[in-house]
Amino acid sequence: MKKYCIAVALLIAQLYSSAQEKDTIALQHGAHRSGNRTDADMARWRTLRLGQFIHWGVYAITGGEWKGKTYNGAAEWIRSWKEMPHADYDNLYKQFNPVNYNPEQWAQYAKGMGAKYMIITTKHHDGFCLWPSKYTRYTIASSPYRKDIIGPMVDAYNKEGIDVYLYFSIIDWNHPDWRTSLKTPADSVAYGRFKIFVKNQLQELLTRYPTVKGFWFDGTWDDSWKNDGAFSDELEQYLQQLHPGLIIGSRLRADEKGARHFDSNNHLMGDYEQGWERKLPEKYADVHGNDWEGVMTIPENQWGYCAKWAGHIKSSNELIEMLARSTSLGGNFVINFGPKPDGTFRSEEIQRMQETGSWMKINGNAIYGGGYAGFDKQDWGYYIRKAGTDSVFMVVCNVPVSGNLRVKLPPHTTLLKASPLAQPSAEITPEMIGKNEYFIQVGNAPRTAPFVILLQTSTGAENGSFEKART
Ligand code: FHN
Repeated sequence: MKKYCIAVALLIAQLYSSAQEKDTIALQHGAHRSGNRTDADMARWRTLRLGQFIHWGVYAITGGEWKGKTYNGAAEWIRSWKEMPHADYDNLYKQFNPVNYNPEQWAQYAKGMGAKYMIITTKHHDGFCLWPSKYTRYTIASSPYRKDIIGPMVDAYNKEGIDVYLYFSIIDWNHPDWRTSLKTPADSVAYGRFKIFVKNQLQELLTRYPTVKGFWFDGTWDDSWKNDGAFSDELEQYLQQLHPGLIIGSRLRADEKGARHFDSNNHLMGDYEQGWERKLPEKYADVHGNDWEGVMTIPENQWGYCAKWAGHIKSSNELIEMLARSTSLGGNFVINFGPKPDGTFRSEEIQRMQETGSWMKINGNAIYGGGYAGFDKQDWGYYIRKAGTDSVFMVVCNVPVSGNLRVKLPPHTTLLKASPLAQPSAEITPEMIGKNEYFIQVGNAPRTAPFVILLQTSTGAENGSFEKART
């Protein structure tokens, strides 16, 4: 009978997997890899966990306002507002003169925040290039500032040990050949030229700034781009051959059916999932085991400099909680900043960099190299496992009124030791409340920031108790 049941189960499994295979479409320009990249560059990316995003360009001059009126959208999009004539916007570069731009200071701020990588907008949707590209005149070289912005930035950040990634928008409102869709043969010819321009600029960036670690693509949702999966596929391969190890998220690619991020067989394209913008996954199942990154604004939806921030402005504690959540779900978290037109940061941003940095100085060990722990989520916060070890950090963001933090160990795990990360010698004695279940008492005195408890565990043995393990 037992043998019969096994045979039936095997048959069902076989039928199921061949049905799945049948549902799989043959794709020439779909994902070329199954699972995450395993090389050293990607392994490094996975340990960085905290990044800094910078949106900077001529839009900073307007700060989201034009002729006394305030634009309701994201400030870097102001050119698309009917109150802002294109001709006015397209001449802003004649005033772009960030005399207080100090890349060394920017890099120190980022280091002070605890950022291990940064992403800079080399060119946003408006097409203005912060480097002196030889393929267009709409660049920093035509501004009163004239000097390259990107080179000194890459050098300064690298000097502080921070990896640099280059944001590059495919949308280019300034380029005469850029199209959203191709309606006529003439459109196709123009867009063909545009694609060569894109490829040239990307090659130029890699040649000029050889230490960069990757590209961060954006503006790839138009039909013109997503209906040419072959081009984005070939471009990705070309760039990665040119610069071995280069990291490119899922936004660049489309497959031949126009599917973006995930191909038509639902496999991730690119090196990590790049769709988490101003939102984060709720649970581990949401990321399907893929590498991923979340990018976050401090106000609701402003990336470039906006003089009047409105709505909810995230506090440092909120950002730290998001960082802990991202790390606990195996992703990187990137906080965005929009410097002013003169090259300085607004005080609210400096404050958040400093406060996040103060927290990271004490608790960074829970974040860098951290990932999913495999413990049942609890309402007090997030578990983070130092990759490949039995050290599990509890980042506590909400202490219950009882002052007791529930910890439920996964099967075959033993709790050996618990101690506050900020004070390793102050060992905590958890109260056992059930098989493999504990309360860690932390009291409920008011606290000003999330705090971290380090659990030393051991796995592989049968479920044991804290007391037993210590004898
Ligand atoms: O439209 C842009 C926006 O301005 C900003 O650059 C963000 C950053 O992730 N990306 C776009 C929208 O997806």
